[in-house]
Amino acid sequence: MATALKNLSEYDESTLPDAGEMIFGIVVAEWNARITHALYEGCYDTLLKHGAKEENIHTVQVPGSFELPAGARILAGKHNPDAVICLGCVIKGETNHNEYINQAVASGLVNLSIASGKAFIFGVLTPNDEQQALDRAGGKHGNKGVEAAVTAIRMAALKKDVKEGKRKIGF
Ligand code: RBF
Repeated sequence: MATALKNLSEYDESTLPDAGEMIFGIVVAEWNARITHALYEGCYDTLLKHGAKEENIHTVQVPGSFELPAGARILAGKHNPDAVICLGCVIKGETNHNEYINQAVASGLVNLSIASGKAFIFGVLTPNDEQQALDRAGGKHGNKGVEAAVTAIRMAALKKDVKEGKRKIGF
């Protein structure tokens, strides 16, 4: 199944660069904390597993997903991380609030990425209900916090490799 092949929770660990010299920011939304804290654990453990040092991982919690870009900007301004991982969960309700929040977070993070030249990772679940969220926070569809950490490490390594003048990167 195509989606199964894209499930980075089952990534090949041996191909991931070492994160020993990398600095990370993690921003976690408090809304739907049962979900976002599970994403955070998966994310944090994955960074450590690939060599990141605890003192080089800076974490802040913000009230809701809408605040993720602002939290990320504040964190990046202080610690100059190689990548910032933003974790949230916006569950669809009876009104369209989810669309406004998701759109704002996505464009906020991409704007930060473009302006700064470093990766701000979109680790926001956008499920229709809580079960879909649980399935992606350590359930049958893996843990998207793990995937966000893997993406952050890859993008931090990409930046370093480009800077060092490597000619073929990321294959
Ligand atoms: N924040 C989330 O991270 N997930 C949600 O599911 C969520 N649902 C919301 C629903 C409504 C109607 C409102 C007004 C806010 C919601 N928020 C949610 C909070 C939002 O991200 C933000 O913290 C607040 O709107 C304050 O800026």
